[in-house]
Amino acid sequence: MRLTKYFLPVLKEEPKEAEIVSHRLMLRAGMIRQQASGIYSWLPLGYKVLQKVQRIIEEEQNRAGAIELLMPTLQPADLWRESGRYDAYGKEMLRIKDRSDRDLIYGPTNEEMITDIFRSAIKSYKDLPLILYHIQWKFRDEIRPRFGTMRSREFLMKDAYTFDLNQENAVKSYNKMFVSYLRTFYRLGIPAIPMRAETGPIGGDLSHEFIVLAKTGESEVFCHADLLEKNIPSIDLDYDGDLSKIVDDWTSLFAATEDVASEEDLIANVPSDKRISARGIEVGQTFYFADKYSKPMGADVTDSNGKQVSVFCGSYGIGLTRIVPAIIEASHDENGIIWPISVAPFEVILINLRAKDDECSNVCQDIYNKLKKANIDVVYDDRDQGAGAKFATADLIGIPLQLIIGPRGVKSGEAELKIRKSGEKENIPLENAVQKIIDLIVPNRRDKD
Ligand code: P5A
Repeated sequence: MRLTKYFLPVLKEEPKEAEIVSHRLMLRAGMIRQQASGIYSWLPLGYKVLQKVQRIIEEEQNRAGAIELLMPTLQPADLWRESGRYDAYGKEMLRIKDRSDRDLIYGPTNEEMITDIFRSAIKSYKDLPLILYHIQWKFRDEIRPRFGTMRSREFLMKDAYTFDLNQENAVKSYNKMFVSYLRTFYRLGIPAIPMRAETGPIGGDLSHEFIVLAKTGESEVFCHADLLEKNIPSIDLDYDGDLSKIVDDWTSLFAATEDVASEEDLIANVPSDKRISARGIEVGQTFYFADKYSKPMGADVTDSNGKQVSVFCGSYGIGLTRIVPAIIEASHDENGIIWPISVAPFEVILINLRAKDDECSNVCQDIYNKLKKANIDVVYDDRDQGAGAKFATADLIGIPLQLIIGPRGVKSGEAELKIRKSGEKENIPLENAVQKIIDLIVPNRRDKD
C-alpha cells in the first residue's frame, strides 16, 4: 500500500474526549471514528488490525476443533421467551419492532439461537461433542459506554458454544476452549491470566475471565505472581489429549476478580512476596452452565440407552473490538502505538525521504516490490512531505519496522532500519535490506509456536 493512495486521517491535535491512552491513540492514528455514543466506524488502518485479530482467533478456534458459522445480529424475541431471558435481561437489550409489529432484539449474545440451531439438527449422542462458534456484532445498551471501543454499545465478539452428553465430557470441552484462549491471547501479544469470575446474566456455576493487567483496566483483580511467568502451550498441543493437567496447572494458583474474592482472600492464599493486587482488562470470558438453556428449550439427544437427555453446554466469548485497545494499553510509548508483529496493520513502513527525487524513488520502488513479493505486509510512505512529519506518523501508527531511504543513503548504498519498539537504529547495505526485514519479521509472527 502507498500512503498517497491510502485513507489515513491522522489527527494532529489531542482528542479531548479520550480519557485513556488507547482511545486517544486510536483516534489520533485514524483507526476509528465515533458515530453515536458507543458506536464506531472502523477506518482502514483500524479495520486492518481488527481483521488480523480475527484471523488469529479463527485459527486457534479451528485448531481446538471448533467449527465456524454465522448467525444474524437480529433475533426473534420468542427464542428469548423460551429461555426466560427476554424479561430477565433488562435494559441492556435493544428491543425492536418490525413492520408487522413482531418483537425482535439486536443480539447481546447467542446462547438461545445456537441452542435452537442445535435442537433442529442434532438428535443423538453419536453427534457429540460439538463446538460451534461465530464472530458477529453484538449490541448491549450499556449505561456508561466509555474508553472508545473498550466498552462500547456495538462491539464485535467471538462466541463459541460447546455441546456434550454429560458433565465429564463438558469439562473436557471447557478445557479445550480454556487452553485455546491461552494460546490466542499469547499470539495477540497480550498474554492473559484466567481468573475465577462471576457468571452474571449468562449463568452457570463455573466461569473464568481472561485478564490482561493494565492500570486503566476496569476490573479489580487479585492473583499469584507466578501466573505471569507460566509457559504457553505450544502449537504441537494435542486437543484430543488430556488437557486437565494444563488447566489444573493454571487454576491451582490463586487468581480471581473482585466479584468472587477479596484482598483478604489474596492474603490468605498467596505468600506475601507473590501477591498481585491490580487492575485488568477482561478480554474474554468462559462459562459452563450445563442445561440452563438446553432444558427449557428442549435441546435433547438420545443417549446410548435410548434415553432422552438434555445436553451439557458452555459458552466462550472474546471481545475483538476490545482486544485492539487492550493491545495498545499494553504496548505504546509517548510517540504512539507499538504493534506486536502478529497484529500490526503493516509489518514494515518504507519511508522515502525525498519523494521528488527520481533515483531515491526508484530504489524505494524496487525494495517495495521485493517486500511485497516476499509476502511482507509493507506500507510505502511515498508522500512529498518533510522527514519529521513522516517519522512522527510512522511512530504514531506503530509499524514495527521502519526502513528509511534518502538520497544520501542511495549514494552510499545504505538504508537506515529503525525498530519501533526499542528505538534502535542501524545502517544496512541496501542490497541486504529485504532479507534483513524478512529475517526480523517472519520468525516473530508467532504463527508457528
Ligand atoms: C460468552 C460468549 C458472553 O456474552 N455468551 C457468548 C458469553 N460473555 S461476556 O463476558 O458477556 O462477553 C464476552 C466478551 O465480550 C467482550 N465485551 C465487550 N467488549 C466491548 N464492549 C462491551 N460493552 C463488551 N461487553 C462484553 C469482553 O471481552 C467479554 O469478555
